[in-house]
Formats: sequence, structure tokens, C-alpha cells
Amino acid sequence: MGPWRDLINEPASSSRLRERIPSPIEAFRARPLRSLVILLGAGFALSLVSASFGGVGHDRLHATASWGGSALSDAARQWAPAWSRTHNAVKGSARFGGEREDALLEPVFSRDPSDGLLYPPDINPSRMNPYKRASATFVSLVRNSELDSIRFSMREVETAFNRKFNYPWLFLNDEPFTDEFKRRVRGMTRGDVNFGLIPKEHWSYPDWINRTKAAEERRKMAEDHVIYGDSESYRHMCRFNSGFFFEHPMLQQYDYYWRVEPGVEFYCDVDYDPFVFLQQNNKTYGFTVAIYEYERTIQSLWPTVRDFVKLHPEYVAPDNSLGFLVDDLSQGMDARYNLCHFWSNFEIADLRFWRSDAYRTFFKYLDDTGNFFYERWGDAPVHSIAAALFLPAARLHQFNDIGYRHNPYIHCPTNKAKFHDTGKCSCDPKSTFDEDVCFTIDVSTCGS
Ligand SMILES: Nc1nc2c(ncn2[C@@H]2O[C@H](COP(=O)(O)OP(=O)(O)OP(=O)(O)O)[C@@H](O)[C@H]2O)c(=O)[nH]1
Ligand SMILES: [Mg+2]
Repeated sequence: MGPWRDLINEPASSSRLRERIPSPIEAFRARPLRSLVILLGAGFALSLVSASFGGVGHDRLHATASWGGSALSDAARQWAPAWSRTHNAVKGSARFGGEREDALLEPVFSRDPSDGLLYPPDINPSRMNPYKRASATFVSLVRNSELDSIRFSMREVETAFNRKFNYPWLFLNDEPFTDEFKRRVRGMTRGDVNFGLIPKEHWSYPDWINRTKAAEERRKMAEDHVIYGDSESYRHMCRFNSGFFFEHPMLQQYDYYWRVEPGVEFYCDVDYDPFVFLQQNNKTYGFTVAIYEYERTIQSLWPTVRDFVKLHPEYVAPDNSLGFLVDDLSQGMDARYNLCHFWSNFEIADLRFWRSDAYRTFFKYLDDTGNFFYERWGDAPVHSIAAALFLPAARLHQFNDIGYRHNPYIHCPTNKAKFHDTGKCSCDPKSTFDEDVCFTIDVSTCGS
């Protein structure tokens, strides 16, 4: 047992250390030749070890450099100059998330037989996330022809959020998905992927619809150059999203959903779980953008809503957000609808609201008019009017922190210090659309 053993049993005062261990200079002076041989031998041995590990392992490299003297340190810098510079730059900086360097583990390397190189471990962020998830899924109504653009959206969502949470995806279609669609969509996520076919009764004309009249109205709308004015499928889509998506058997097991359309972009890291956020804060409906609807597409919607509210005043929440829907709140439901709605191509919301008596009865009342077909009522104003009237205002939430783009509009958070100086968002805050439209009213306070 050497003298070092004593140091373990006794408190190590610095004077004692000085007494027991000669400094490297003292040791060198006492036995110069022996010290030189040891130093060169150690340096050579270390260079062999480092080379056999492919010269990687930045902590190892760092240790090697300070141990082996300047010659070895120069050699190390030659092998991996960029890495050793990076290492020095990040050491102790906030980009390590405040982790002390000595609290980090040595990476365990594994050799990839295909190239013979040693790789540090893969990091799977969702496996490292220890928090309970909500009962939730992404849901995408999509056509086979939109494969590329839905894969694009998935990449955006996975990168910004889902790599850290691993929620499942559900794809719905009025036609069966092709094998190619399924395979290539599955390849975009580590999460579960499910595919559902929409039942015919949720994507067809109900028997009370006069199809000749519907065709005539479509023709007139096309003449007026209304976007999707002549499209039958667009109307089925809007009716499905308004009244049936939440009835799909494959959604029954979930409480929350995040709607994702093809070709959308997400600009900010979403590092917390928005589903759990809704749950914890007792929120029901989350949106990012609010805009005006084309009046021509919903000419009789507001009068129909008025009639419904007269029939069913019990469904209207006392502290609702009517102020989001009308400019002159003093007139109550008699006021003119200002066309504001939450842009429903993005929604993170509670499915139980759509499954409620209030909403189901409301949808049935609207659907009976046939105006999803005779006009072109969109799911966005239908959802928005219901959420604004039947929910207390405090149950609505704008996800201001989620940077989002669905052509042609962008929502980008404007707080520079919080979102743009922190590496969180990549969008231009000046590009945000929602500052001046429909947002002069704060949905969390209006109507109360
Ligand atoms: N399966 C299926 N999905 C559809 C159909 N029509 C639209 N969708 C989907 O329904 C959602 C809304 O349709 P969009 O065409 O994006 O409508 P929009 O967002 O109002 O208009 P855009 O500006 O074109 O995006 C998207 O997720 C589409 O993929 C259809 O006929 N079949
Ligand atoms: Mg769209």
C-alpha cells in the first residue's frame, strides 16, 4: 500500500498534499532522466490508445491534452481541431443547459460494421422524456395525392415537437390509403401510425339534400369566383371536419387531438406538451391564427346560429367570447357577425367538446339546413362560433408560442427576447399575420 492510501483515510488538507506529493517540477529536478522517460512513454501510450479509439471522445481528448504535455496536446488538436475548439467554446456555457461538464457521462461508443467507425450513442429525446403523456393523437385528413406535402408537415411537426413526445398519428381519408402512402408516411415518425377510412355516411349527400339545387348554387359561386366555390369534395370535407371527424371509431380512445394539414410549417421549438398544457389549465380549444371568413360562403350561417341560440339558450356559456364574433357587443346576438374565426387548419383541442350534447345538437341543426352544400359553410367558422359561444372564454387559448404557416399566412411570436434571441424560433416576427385582424379583441377577456 503506497502513501496515497493515507490520503483516503485522512482529510486532505492542501499543506498535507504538498508534503506528500512532490510537484511535477520537483520530481523532474530530482530525477530528470527517469521523468523524461516516463513522460515520453505515457505520451506514446496515450497516442496509441487515442488512435485506436478513432481519436474521438472529446472529454478523453481534453484529458489527454492536459496530461500528456504540449506535444501530445498539439497532436490532439491536429486530429480534431474543430471538435476541440467547439468543446472549449461550449464548456461551462449556457448551451449545455447549465449542465456542469463533470456531471456529463462519457459516451459509450459502438462500432458500425458498415463503415468500421465508432459512433457515440443515438439520443432519442422522447425516451429521455419521463413525463406522462395525455390521451392524444395527431389527426390528418388527407388524400393519397398529398403524400409529399403531408410528409413535409410530419417532418416539421416531428422536428419541432414530436421527437420529444412521440404521440401517435392518425390519417383519415374518404378513399383507402395506398400501400405506398402508408409505407412512406410511417417512415416519417418513430410513433405509432394509424389509417382510417371515413364511413360513407360521413362523406356523402344526406337524403334531404336537393342535389340539383346544390349544383346550381355551386355554379353561381364559381361564377362569382369564390375559392372552391364549385367543388363538391371541398364541401364534403368541410362538413366532415365540422360534424364527423370526432365520431371516427379510431379517434374514440383519445381526449385530445392536434390537427395537421399537408404543407404546413412549424417555426418554433415546442418543448412542452401542449396537450398536457390544455389538460392542466382546463382549456378546451387551442388555435394560432384568427382571420376573416369569405362572407359569400356563409351568408345564412349567422342567422341560423341566432335561431339555434334562441331555441337552446341553455348551451350558451355566461362568460362566453361573443365579443370575438361581433363588433358591437351591446347588441348581443342581434349584432352582425364580424366573420372572425380561428383558422382551423391548426387546432389542438379537446375532442370531448365536439362530442358534447351542445355541439352535436348545434351541428345537427346546421346540417339540417343543407347549407354545407347549398352555401359552402366551412368548418372553421362553425367550430369557432361554437367554441366562442358554448365555452367560457377562459377555455380558449391562443398558442402564441407556436410559430406556424399554412399558406398564405404565418403566425410568428413577436416577443424577440423570449423567442428570437433564445434559438427557439426561426420565423421573422414581422411576417406575422394576426396582429391586426380579429385580434384587436382578446378572446380571454371578451364577452365577460
Ligand atoms: N381525403 C380527403 N381529404 C381532403 C379532401 N379535400 C380536402 N382534404 C383535406 O382536408 C384538409 C383541408 O383541405 P384544403 O384543401 O387544405 O383546404 P384549405 O386549407 O381550405 O385550402 P388550401 O388553401 O388549399 O390549403 C386538408 O388536410 C386536405 O388534405 C378530399 O377530397 N379527400
Ligand atoms: Mg389547407
